[in-house]
Amino acid sequence: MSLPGVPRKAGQGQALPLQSYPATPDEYIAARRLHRDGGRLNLACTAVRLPHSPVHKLTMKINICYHGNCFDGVSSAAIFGRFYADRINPGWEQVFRPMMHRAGALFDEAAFNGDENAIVDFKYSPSPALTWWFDHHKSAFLSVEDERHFRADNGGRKFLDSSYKSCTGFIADTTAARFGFNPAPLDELVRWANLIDGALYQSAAEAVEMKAPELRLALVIEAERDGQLIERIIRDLQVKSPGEVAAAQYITERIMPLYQRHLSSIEIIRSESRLAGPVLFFDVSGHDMEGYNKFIPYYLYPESTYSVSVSQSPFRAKVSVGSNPWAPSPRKHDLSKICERYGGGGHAVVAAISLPAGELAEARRIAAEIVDELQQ
Ligand SMILES: [Mn+2]
Repeated sequence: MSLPGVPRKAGQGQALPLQSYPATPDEYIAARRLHRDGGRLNLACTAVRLPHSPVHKLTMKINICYHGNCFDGVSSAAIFGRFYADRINPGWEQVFRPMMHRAGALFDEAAFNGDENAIVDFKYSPSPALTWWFDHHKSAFLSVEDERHFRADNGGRKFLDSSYKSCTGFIADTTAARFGFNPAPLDELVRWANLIDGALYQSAAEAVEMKAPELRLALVIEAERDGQLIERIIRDLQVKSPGEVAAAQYITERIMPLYQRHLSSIEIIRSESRLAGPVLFFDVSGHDMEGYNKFIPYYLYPESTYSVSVSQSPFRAKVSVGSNPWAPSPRKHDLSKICERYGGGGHAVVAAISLPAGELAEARRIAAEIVDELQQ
């Protein structure tokens, strides 16, 4: 049997088999959609309508998976959600799910248990339940099979362009061109996502001193572990400018402890750093340092071209590799290519490798190799 999908606006999405659809999307009341979830057959109720009966629609749900603890990831979730409500399915419940890079499987199937499922600013999944995908990372695929799967897709809802400074900007332009979305109310969000994710700061001091309220909002997003708070930020960013969200009391009251922590992370990086030619190396695995500001190394050591660091959290050991946007001698290496060799990835200018939490020694070994390579 062919499975009915979800009602769509005329002219959008693929055609569905006639027998599984009433004449127009508005004529639905209830439909049952079968889908497999973790090997078990599940029934998910969707729309349908019986002739001449009142329409009562069950709430449909879209899961929006986004790059967690990342300003661009959160902004991408916000703009995609706004686009989706404006142009695709108004009234659908939106569920936001942060994704983190880690060793092993990135996605568990529960991430895709919505009536539709989206990933923004994060790696591709070949799951048949994935409906939408937007990414701008150079390392967008976990495997060549995944890339092949994406290239073979012709549904018109999965998009990749690594020339974009931010995934937020990519979503704005793509949905405007292809789906008639008006992203103008979110221009400020796009501007700040470009600046933050594209590292378009005037100086390391601008990034590290965080005088702009929007940068302090980014600090909260990068450090906050409370999922409900992040979700509140995402929903607010759909209707308010990032400056307005930054000024909200629930944000301002969180900034001070995080800013203090930021200041102490500057001191930790200062004391753990050693410079080897153009490469600054620091190991902060003995400190609670997930999510420090990645421009601190260049603020402290403006003469460095690269930074390589090792950090540790409960769920991963991490090697971070970055480059100084204001370096006196220019970057010569593609950092995403280097990290891909070790199972990591990212952008040409900043990339990382995540290992299982117990593999700190291996993280240190890899970091030492990369420090050597970047000196050449
Ligand atoms: Mn991004």
